[in-house]
Amino acid sequence: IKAKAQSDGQSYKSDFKSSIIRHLHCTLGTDENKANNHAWWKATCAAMQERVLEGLRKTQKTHYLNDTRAVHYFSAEFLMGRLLSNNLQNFGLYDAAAEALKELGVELADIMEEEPDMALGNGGLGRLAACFIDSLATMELPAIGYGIHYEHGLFRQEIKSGAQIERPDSWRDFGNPWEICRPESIQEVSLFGYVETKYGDNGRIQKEWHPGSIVKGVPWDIPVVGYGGKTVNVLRLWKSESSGYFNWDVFNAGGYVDAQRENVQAETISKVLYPNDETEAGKELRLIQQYFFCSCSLKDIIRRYKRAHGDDWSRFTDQVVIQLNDTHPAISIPELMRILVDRAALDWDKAWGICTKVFAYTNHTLLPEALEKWPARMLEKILPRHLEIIYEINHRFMAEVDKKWPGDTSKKTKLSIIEEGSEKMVRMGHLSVIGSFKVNGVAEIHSRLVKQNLFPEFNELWPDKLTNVTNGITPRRWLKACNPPLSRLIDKKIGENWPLDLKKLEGLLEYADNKTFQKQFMQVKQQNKQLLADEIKNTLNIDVDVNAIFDVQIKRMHEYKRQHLNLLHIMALYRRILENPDYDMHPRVFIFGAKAAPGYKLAKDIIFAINKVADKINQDPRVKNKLKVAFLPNYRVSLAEKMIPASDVSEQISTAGKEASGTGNMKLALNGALTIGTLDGANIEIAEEVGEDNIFIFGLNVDEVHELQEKGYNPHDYYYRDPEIKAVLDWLETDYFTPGKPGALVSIKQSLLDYGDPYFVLADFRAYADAQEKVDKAYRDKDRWARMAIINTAKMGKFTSDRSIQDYVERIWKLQPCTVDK
Ligand code: 26Q
Repeated sequence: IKAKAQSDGQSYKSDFKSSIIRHLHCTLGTDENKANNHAWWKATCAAMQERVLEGLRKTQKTHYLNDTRAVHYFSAEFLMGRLLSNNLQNFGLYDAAAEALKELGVELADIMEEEPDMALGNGGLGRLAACFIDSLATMELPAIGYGIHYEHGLFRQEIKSGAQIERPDSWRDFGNPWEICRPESIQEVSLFGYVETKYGDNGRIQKEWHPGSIVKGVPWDIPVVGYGGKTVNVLRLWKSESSGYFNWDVFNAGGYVDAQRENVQAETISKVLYPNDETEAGKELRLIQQYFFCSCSLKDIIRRYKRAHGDDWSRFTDQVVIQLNDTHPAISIPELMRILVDRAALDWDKAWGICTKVFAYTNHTLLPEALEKWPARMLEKILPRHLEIIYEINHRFMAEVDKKWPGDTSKKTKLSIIEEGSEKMVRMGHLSVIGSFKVNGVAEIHSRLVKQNLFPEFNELWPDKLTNVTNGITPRRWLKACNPPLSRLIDKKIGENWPLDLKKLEGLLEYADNKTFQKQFMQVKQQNKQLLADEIKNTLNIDVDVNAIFDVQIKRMHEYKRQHLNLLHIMALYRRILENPDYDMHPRVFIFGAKAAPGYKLAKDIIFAINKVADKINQDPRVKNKLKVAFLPNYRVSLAEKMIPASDVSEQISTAGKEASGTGNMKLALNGALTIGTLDGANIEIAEEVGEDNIFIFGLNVDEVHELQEKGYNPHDYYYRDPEIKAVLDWLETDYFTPGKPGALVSIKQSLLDYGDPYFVLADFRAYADAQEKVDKAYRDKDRWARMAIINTAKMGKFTSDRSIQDYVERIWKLQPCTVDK
């Protein structure tokens, strides 16, 4: 067997080599001597893509012949990152490619750095979608991801004099080797205009939407390779283009000028990803983006269904399930109703019966400012027929509410899709719950709060609708690909099957106390820390010691995630060192990565403050390398892949009740980092898995936050009672960190004192500082730390996205796998 594997490896290698050279010549028009890293990267991708497309063709044929039920994952974001390494790994061709290139004098690791990240997402929600489509393909489930082909993904972040500057992301400037345009599947999408009411011969009222504008949706397909390389599913992203004409009915009705005025530039629809996460922008273009990709995707699904089943709608709900990734695609619900009622002439009840068997909705947030609402007036203008349909859905739903709670108007006000007020608003969350057969939160505690606080009346009305599916991450990217030395060590101990069955990692537990294994495990960590130290040196010119504790906080910048709590503690440590030069602490490097939404002033101020405090500390000789602070610019998937394997400590310090799940917490723990965290989101489930001895939990829990809120929280109490808190906050007001510019950091102090500290930073400060002391003590006991780190890796099995997907399959989607022959 070994000999056969070896000879297979040889032939993969030589096949791959000749295919790379062929593409260098025939696709790129260059040769081995002239090619730079970029050309080598493209040729290698092209060689890979040949095999990927073969897999795609076989998969699509197999799914078609078997007439499979499929899940359609609707998401405004897919944060894919880089694909070359992933595709090579999943096809089992990584080593063959590396060796082939080596023989050509090229380092695979170097050319992989040429690939721009596909950053078509903001953060957690977009990356979750990417992990999910990886798991779906790996588990051989028929699935398709539907989203938007943004020309510009999330902005590139530069730091100038400590402040964030946004630059456009241009991931496709030099072409994207993975995507295939499918002009044969173009769809048309209508916008604006008016609705005409007609009376059919049978006396039935007929509605006809006369759009003011029509745009084209052009599908671009990205193949999604499952681990093992058998199933290759598709991510279909829609790019908007001008359709070349506008609606002639409007013209004939004398609406020529109106139609022109409302005619959005078609190309702008898919031009740019909105960079706000967790805040509702309320912009027309954002609504148009959402409708655009939902309408294209639904029409695509229906075209495929009709190819197999003609006009017989009876099997639609057997074949199709659609998962809505948050409310961003919720407009799909009235769109499907419109297609069924207005176009296919189904009666309302029949159409509604179909809708409510097709859609399921995932909620990712409880933050009120993140719950999507659209002004009814805006909907009326852009999607007049959809607004009518929403009113009809609501009207019928209100009758149902009245049956359950006769005459109770307060219940109706609470549950209505329409929020009355100075401006009528359409609540997309309510529409999603009403139009879906299942609604899930993303971690146990979050799902409990969705039931108890966000949608309690819905839960009373439909007790089986609300459920939980705890998030997960793909161990292929977040351990095997990003941390090769740890993966090899694990392979040696427990075999190579863990990427498909992550519970197998528990096999490491028996070595948790084994001194040799502990040493090997920590050596790998040290090696990864060295690589990150090099990166920090290269980008920031900061020298960091790999013997220091690498303490990492990586996530979007947001008050609820409390990067400023981390910052205040860093300042407190700095102050302790200045007051006592012998202050006893193990050297620590605090490392940050975070983008702030461009319009989020305080978030940008916190980035500025971290950088200013970092400058001062890093240059202060009195600190004697006990403390370093590094803010790595332009945090993104490919940077995460370098930071996560090198982390000792994982900061998960959100205000209890605010972080729906978190997924970075899982990635860091999987790579042997210990969590310092609050009892929030999936931290709670991580703590359950690893045990309380192997995690540093601190601070108020959800109930305590609630109690404090109720009895009246006054941050001044903490300011005056805790001299360290006072000193650190007052420090922010001086010009110590911003010489000559006193007050440059004052907005942080103001938010914590004058604006009431809405995220309880001061309330949790002391508990956090105490927990950090425990981290310090624990790290000094090398054996104990190694044991804890190993246990963390060993106990992360639950958090594979394969388990999340299996939960969705069993509780929601009811899908069967479909084997594709290789
Ligand atoms: C909404 C309207 C207009 C413009 C933008 C948006 C918008 C965009 C992105 C709102 C929210 C987001 C992203 C939310 C997000 O990433 N949520 C995270 O989802 C993760 C996956 O479930 C969780 O782990 C995190 O806890 C949650 O914060």
